[in-house]
Amino acid sequence: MVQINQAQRELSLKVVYYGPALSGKTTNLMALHERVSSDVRGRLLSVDTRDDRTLFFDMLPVFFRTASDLKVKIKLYTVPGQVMHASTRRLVLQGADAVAFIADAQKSAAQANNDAWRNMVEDMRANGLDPESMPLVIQFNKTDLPDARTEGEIAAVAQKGREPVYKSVAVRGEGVLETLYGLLQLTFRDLDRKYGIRAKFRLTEEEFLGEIFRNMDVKAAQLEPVARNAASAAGR
Ligand SMILES: Nc1nc2c(ncn2[C@@H]2O[C@H](COP(=O)(O)OP(=O)(O)OP(=O)(O)O)[C@@H](O)[C@H]2O)c(=O)[nH]1
Ligand SMILES: [Mg+2]
Repeated sequence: MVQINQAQRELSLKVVYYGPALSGKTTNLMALHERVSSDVRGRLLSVDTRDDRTLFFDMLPVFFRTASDLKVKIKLYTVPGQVMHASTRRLVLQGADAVAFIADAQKSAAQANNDAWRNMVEDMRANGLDPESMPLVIQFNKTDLPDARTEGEIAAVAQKGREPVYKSVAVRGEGVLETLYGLLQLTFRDLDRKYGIRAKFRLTEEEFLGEIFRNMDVKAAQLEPVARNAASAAGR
């Protein structure tokens, strides 16, 4: 849950990467770890098995100071996707301020994506989080694989719901920054609606996002603003 300390000018956020097993959640965090300057991030903590499957979670802390001297700390978490880790997923999702749903773009993974989506909505409700208002983006990862959905098929999914949809090849770092950028835009707007952080900290969206992405290797990324009315709503 967001922690806002107005006296100390501190803001702490929790962002969770959720999705089916092997969709590339851990790979997203690894790619971010590589692309974010070590001045603004800590170590990538992974609790996994010998074959690199997430056992509990991964966590990457990112922290920076805005020009208006606000300290921002964002903890990025992944859940373990394997079916048997259901209770851990629910635990890791506790207190999330924003969620990136990492889907596997392979057609053979459609059922696994749907099951994970349904579990995510249930886990949110069980944690007292509202899936209708949670800042939420969808990433279709592994678009490099032969069985992947085409661009047109992904666009069709995007049309059906209100969440921004990104395609990615996380192993090459493609689409990873774009996904986080879109999600943090929605998060900023949500926090402003709930807590008035613009006024409280005299902070604009541009300043908030600018400070984060100034410290990232964004050369190849195409960061685009999410439409102003792209409120998130679950249910596909
Ligand atoms: N071809 C391809 N492989 C990928 C891509 N992203 C991740 N992978 C591979 O897919 C496998 C699973 O990736 P992980 O990031 O560990 O998946 P995860 O979602 O964290 O899996 P769990 O922790 O079990 O939930 C690894 O071998 C990755 O290298 C991608 O964009 N394309
Ligand atoms: Mg993992």
